[in-house]
Amino acid sequence: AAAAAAGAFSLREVLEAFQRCVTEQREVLLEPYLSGWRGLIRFLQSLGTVFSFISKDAVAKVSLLEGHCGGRQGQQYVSLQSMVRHELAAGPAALRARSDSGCRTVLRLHRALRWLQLFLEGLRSGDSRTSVVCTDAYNASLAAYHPWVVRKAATVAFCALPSRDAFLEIMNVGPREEAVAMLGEAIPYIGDVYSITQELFAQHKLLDLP
Ligand code: 1PZ
Repeated sequence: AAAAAAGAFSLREVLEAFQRCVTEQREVLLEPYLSGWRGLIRFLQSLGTVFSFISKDAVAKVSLLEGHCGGRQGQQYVSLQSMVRHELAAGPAALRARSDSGCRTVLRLHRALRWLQLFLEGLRSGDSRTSVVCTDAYNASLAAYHPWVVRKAATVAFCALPSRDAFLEIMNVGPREEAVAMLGEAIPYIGDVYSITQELFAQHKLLDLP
């Protein structure tokens, strides 16, 4: 609790942000989504410079989306649903041609959210070898979308992960049992955000945006 000073990371806040994302109409709000991501990035940054190449990419993606939210079309970027509607209005070909679209950028974060879900599940279930849990989660999710050189770099970085106990401690949730209990409560919210997004993108054929 002493570490819970201003600015310190707490996984609870991150997970609460993802919980706030989903509205009663099952829309996913972008503001809490990005706030959840900002927390995850801070956490990643606290794990050391081996992970910089990962956090840099995540920061770039979050910043791009913040730009859309704060831009002239900001009110179109309130939810993932309104973003898809807005960006598809110019037609699917125009959307595919853009490398700065909100949709292709969210898609990358969305795939990473699947990794997070699997990783936290593994952490919760008690395997003490974090790097193994992380590699398995990665191979079952993001790896399929990464070229060999990124997969290689990621796999090397995973070896630098702290142990499960250290991990649960830096999550800053409280005693270890409490951290595990919180994971059990929170993982379904991440799963919810993931599956709503997956369905939305599938429905609009956006799951393979280049
Ligand atoms: C706790 C350990 C952290 C492990 C994080 C697992 C994810 C490894 C991802 C390695 C990717 C690093 C480099 C950048 C890759 C980009 O090419 C891709 C595709 O984007 P494009 O090139 O098409 O624009 N980017 C991504 O796949 C998004 C990756 C975001 C990773 C966020 C991790 C958040 C970690 C939270 C930690 C609790």
